[in-house]
Amino acid sequence: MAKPSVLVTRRWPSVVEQKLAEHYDVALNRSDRPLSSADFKEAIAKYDAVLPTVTDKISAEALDVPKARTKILANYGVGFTHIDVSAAARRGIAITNTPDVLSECTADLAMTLMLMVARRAGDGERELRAGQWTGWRPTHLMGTKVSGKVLGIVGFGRIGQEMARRAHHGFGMHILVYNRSPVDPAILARYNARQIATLEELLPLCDFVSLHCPGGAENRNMINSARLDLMKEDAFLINTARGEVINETALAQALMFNTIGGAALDVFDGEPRLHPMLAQCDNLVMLPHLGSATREAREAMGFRVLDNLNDFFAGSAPRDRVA
Ligand code: 8YV
Repeated sequence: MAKPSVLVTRRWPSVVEQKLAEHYDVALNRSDRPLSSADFKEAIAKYDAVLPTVTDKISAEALDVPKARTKILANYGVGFTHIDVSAAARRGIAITNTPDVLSECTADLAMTLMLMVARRAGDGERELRAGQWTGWRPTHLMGTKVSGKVLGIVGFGRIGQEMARRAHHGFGMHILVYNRSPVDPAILARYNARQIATLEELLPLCDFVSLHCPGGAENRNMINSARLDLMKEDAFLINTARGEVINETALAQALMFNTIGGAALDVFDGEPRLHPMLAQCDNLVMLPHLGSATREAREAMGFRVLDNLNDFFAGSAPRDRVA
């Protein structure tokens, strides 16, 4: 029997590309350029499986291909709000993702951002590189202590819990949780965490707020100007989830008028485009979507896609089927 044909939409770690090629008739994207919507439509007509990432916006229109051949979108990444799930379901196309294997690295990066913004690491590095460091002094670049403070975690899934583990057991932080469904008390107990019913109640209590919820239409602008106003004026906002969860104009205004202490972002609305006001905010740390960017996580994500494909084409249920 012919091997199923598979399109990998971006460059993946080479060990995974090699493994994929052993099992499937694989088309690789050696140039690593994002696919256009025309390329994508062609792919849906041509390949048994398409392996997209967050840079592939898969709308109902993109899936509207008369003779679609694709039976599975095996996404590389845990977040899949770039895919129109109901349009895929209507066409009988399965969707899988890659949870678990990136949770630790993404939480590590959220900690990195929290420490960087609180301890003014970006300011310090910019000063050094500009040759402007005049030497040690007691009042130089004083930041904010992280240890022992109150951390609000918005979205208490796998990554949110890894964040809680680091912050509570490593930094003695007090953990408050906002989650759309009730969290098992046994899970909260691991981090001595308390679930708060609404964001309106949570935000005024926190020294740091870290976002770990899904993106998509449902959570677009969840952090808007009214909610930013509820944060303490010296509190920090961290986002390693999805850019659209924050209204970036409102955030830039809060940063410019110092109504919050600062923010640190790994994800942006409409990335890689950067909201022009954000670039002007000094109390902001920014990284280019590096949450899962370690060799270990990126290889594991690839192998997890391979597991999902193997199950699917063997006729069994892929462990990470999300739709
Ligand atoms: C990925 C991510 O790098 O998995 C996710 O949802 O945000 C990142 O870890 C990227 O989205 C790959 O699609």
